[in-house]
Amino acid sequence: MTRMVTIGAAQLGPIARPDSRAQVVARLVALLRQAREHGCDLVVYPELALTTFFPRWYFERQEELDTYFEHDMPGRDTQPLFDAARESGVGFYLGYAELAVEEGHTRHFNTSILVDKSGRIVSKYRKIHLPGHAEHEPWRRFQHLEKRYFEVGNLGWPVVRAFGGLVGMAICNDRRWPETYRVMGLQGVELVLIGYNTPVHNPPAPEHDALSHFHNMLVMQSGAYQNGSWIVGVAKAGCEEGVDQIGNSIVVAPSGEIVAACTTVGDELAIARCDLDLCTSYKSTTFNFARHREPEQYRLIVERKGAVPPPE
Ligand code: CDV
Repeated sequence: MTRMVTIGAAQLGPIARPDSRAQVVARLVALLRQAREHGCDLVVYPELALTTFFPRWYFERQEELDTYFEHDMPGRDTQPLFDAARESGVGFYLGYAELAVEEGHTRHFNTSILVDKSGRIVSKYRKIHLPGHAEHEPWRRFQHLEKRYFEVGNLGWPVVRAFGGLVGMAICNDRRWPETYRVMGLQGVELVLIGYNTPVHNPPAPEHDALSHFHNMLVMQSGAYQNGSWIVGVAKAGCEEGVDQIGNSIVVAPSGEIVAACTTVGDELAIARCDLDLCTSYKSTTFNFARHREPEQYRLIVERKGAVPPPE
């Protein structure tokens, strides 16, 4: 018995600032239909996939900033994507900026949803590791104001039963942090879906620029192997509003091997047949957490109770 899920990593090329939601959703639907032709069960779109990557600008007026956020999901402009999913029998992961009202407070999150083949939202995640800065920093060639525009996600990392396995989500910068994968790994995750927007240029550390693809693959391949899980990482790529973004969307097997990859920086589908039963080989041997993890030791060391002082 194998549990096979065919997944399309639906990379997007640039979205220009004036592009409408309707224009973008038409591109998403085209990729979803292409995925159906190839027998996909699920497509994965990038982070903030409905608009240009707006945290690269400093907005003084909240009303202007809020035009990049979705009040409803699905809303009028995104409903055609949900309809296409239901008609095609293809589910999707979608990243978007969420404006929520909770206990009378308006809140802003960098969010992703998982939608099943019937067009129903079955899981939601709100980005926890927000990168960048909170104040306008004019010395930068472009801003990265996620810490100003979003709150830290308050939903944890939910792992849900969907597409025949245990599925979790993360968003962009989350993929660089081992805790992201391990918190889901401890819940038995078999498939982690990640959308991202990663500029080639890192203003505070330009010495990292030449390593951006290497780091992208390093973190997802390690996360997959160390937790015995499939990982699908999908970029918004290409030169968007003058900022080059990496593509390099990949599907990683629980072995840590890359089994499918996009080769352009435009709209592109990379497809992989993912056998969720492959996870068992890693989860039951090298990364059998119940047998080999030592959480009590980790706790003692962090609390500096168990560590032996280094020799003089
Ligand atoms: N959108 C992101 O989270 N981008 C970060 C950049 C700022 C480093 C990333 O980790 O790719």
